[in-house]
Amino acid sequence: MALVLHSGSGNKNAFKALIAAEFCGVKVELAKNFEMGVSNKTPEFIKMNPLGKVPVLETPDGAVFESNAIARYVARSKGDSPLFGGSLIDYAHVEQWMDFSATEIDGNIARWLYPRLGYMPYVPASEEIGIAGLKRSLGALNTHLASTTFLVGHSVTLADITMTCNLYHGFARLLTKTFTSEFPHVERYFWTMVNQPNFKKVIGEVKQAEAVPPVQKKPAPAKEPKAKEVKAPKEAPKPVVDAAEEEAPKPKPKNPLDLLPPSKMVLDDWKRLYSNTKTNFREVAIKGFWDMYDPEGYSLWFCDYKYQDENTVSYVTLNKVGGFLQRMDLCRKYAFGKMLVIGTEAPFKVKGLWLFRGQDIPKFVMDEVYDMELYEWTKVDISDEAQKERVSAMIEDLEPFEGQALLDAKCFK
Ligand SMILES: N[C@@H](CCC(=O)N[C@@H](CS)C(=O)NCC(=O)O)C(=O)O
Repeated sequence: MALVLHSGSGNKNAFKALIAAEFCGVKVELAKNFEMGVSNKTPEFIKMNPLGKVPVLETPDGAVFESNAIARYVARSKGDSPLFGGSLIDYAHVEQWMDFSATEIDGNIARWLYPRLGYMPYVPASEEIGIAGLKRSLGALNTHLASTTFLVGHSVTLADITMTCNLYHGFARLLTKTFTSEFPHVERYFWTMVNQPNFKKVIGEVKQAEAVPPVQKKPAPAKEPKAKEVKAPKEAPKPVVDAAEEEAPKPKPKNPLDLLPPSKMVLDDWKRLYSNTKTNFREVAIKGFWDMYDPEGYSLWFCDYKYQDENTVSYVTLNKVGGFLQRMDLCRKYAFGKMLVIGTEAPFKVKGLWLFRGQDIPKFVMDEVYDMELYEWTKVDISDEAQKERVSAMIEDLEPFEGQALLDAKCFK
């Protein structure tokens, strides 16, 4: 008799048990007509999992909740499972990576992604902690995977199954190629795993996120209710649900920048020239930039951090700029930027140069990226040679810049 898994069909936590079942030849079926938010709120379901969360596995001996526990049960239900490795130490390492994938990978992805989807309040500082934590964990994972195909031993274990499911959630919804390319062994590992037949059968074709989801607008502040009428707030946080369990997304309206008259400047050509120029930068890249630049289709902007005196610690300043560039990911198609961290002693100055499609700073960038208001923005007047030279110097990372050495120069492209 098949074990019954209560969950929608696109839930990455349910995938863990379904993939384990494929490897072990165990029969697991998804509960028929499961409806997220309805089926998991019935009294029968609450008896199986008091939190009303999915997945839940119904077995002949009772129900099990928590996806890792469910996956372990499935893997163990066929006697000598290969999914736990071949020795006691392998077993410990399988457990180690399962815990790591839940706390260090999934936990940090959730901290970054869920507030953006409106499941919890969006707090920029907490997002930065999530991103930094995720980078640290992916860095460690990357180092481990530099010399091994699987997390433990020489074949797939339950550690690979849980890790891949948690990474899947990140790759599909949040982590763009620009972000993951810093972790090439993790990339290679992830794509190898999801293309294995037992994974592919459950997860299907995987497509990497093209942009970090924009932060959802906050609901308008409700009017203060009179004391007598105090009710539960209407905008209770949404329960966290998985990708495919949400309503099908409505077709996205076109970005207004796509409706602008065509420009002779092809942003990708400029970005390619910038990246590929290794010598004679001034003669090749800078000259090429001004040859390509279309002042009707694009505009240039200087930005100057408003609170320079607060930049007293170098790595905090660098992280702040790094976080800003991460959040600008949503306008990669329409922008190029250079951010300079100036000076070798505190306080460091943060100044930048941005190229945007259109004549204004795009509204969706102003609305979505909170860092924008931390900078003073000045449109570049390219008829002024001094301003033009400042643009060239910023693109080139020319030192000294305004009399000082550069601590760092970061490029957004
Ligand atoms: N740690 C749990 C997480 C379960 C979980 O958060 N499930 C989400 C769907 S992915 C859910 O049921 N959310 C509904 C709710 O929060 O009420 C596991 O691994 O099973």
